[in-house]
Amino acid sequence: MKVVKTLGQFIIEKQADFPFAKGELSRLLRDIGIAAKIVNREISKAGLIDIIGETDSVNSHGERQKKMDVYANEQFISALRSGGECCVVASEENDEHILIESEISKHAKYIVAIDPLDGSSNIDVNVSVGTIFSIYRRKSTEGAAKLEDVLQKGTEQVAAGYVIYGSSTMLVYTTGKGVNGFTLDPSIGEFCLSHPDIKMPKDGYIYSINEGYYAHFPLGVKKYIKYCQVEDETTNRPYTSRYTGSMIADIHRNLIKGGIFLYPTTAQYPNGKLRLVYECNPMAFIVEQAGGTASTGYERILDLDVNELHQRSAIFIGSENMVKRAEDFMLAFS
Ligand code: AHM
Ligand code: MG
Repeated sequence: MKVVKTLGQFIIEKQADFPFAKGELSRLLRDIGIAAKIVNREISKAGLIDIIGETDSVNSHGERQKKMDVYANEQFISALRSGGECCVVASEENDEHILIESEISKHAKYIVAIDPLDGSSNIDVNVSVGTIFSIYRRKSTEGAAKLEDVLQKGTEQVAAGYVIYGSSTMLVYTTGKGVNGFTLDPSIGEFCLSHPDIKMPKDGYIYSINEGYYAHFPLGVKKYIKYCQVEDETTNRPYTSRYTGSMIADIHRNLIKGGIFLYPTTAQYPNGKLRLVYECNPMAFIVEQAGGTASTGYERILDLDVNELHQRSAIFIGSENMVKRAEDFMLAFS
């Protein structure tokens, strides 16, 4: 009989990787896992909202039903607040970072950055959405934590992960020692280890980009897209194009199968659309830990200075050789 390993068991086992740790990070990851299950439960009912009670109405618990991204934001913040292991939460949904000032939390050593529901416009049409999280160690040693504690480079991440609410729900995370994926078994309500030690193929045949913006891409990106489309047997081209509009779904697929996801600068987003703190850095950490690469087209995402909470960046992320080739085009045509 196959032995099932739950996320909780796995986290406890892996604590041995950090001999001086006191279990705070493990508890923090556990808190995130619990919030993910609650959000998953609500997302799976998204299409029923019109049937079981309209969005602007009060539900059977006397609560006003909320847009799913607001709901997810509240769930994650409240799980982190009551867990006591995190002193600051920065969320893509909030303009400012949130200090958690309860007696147990204010001395906590971790900072969490979170995109509670990425790709949320996809919910209405039943396409996968996700949660992205990133964990940093607090740097300041006195008083309340500060904005600077959140504005750390991606290389300072202690852990990062995502939850994909898809045909099944998965939680994938890294603490800097490889990447592991857990699938939610709804019958027991537990995330179970299903994808141990994920390794991203060095090459792939999938490219993911919103080609609707083609006219506004930098020349290097235009040339790279054309390269992807040219027939060449030795490199398996033309590549396949896949783009859902949900970054986690696109990157998750490419992580497993091999591929590249690009969100370059465009006329509408001259610095790129995706947020460095909430989206690019955590996904870059995970992809690098799986053997892939994440770049702005010119430099490593994880090395970028972080000056603002909602700073944006262009991103080229995926299989190492594909990202390198795209960077070659950027250099050649800039
Ligand atoms: P969001 O944080 O507002 O959901 O936006 C992020 C999403 C990504 O998941 C996705 O890759 C991208 O926006 C899609 O943008 P576009 O519609 O411009 O292609
Ligand atoms: Mg987002």
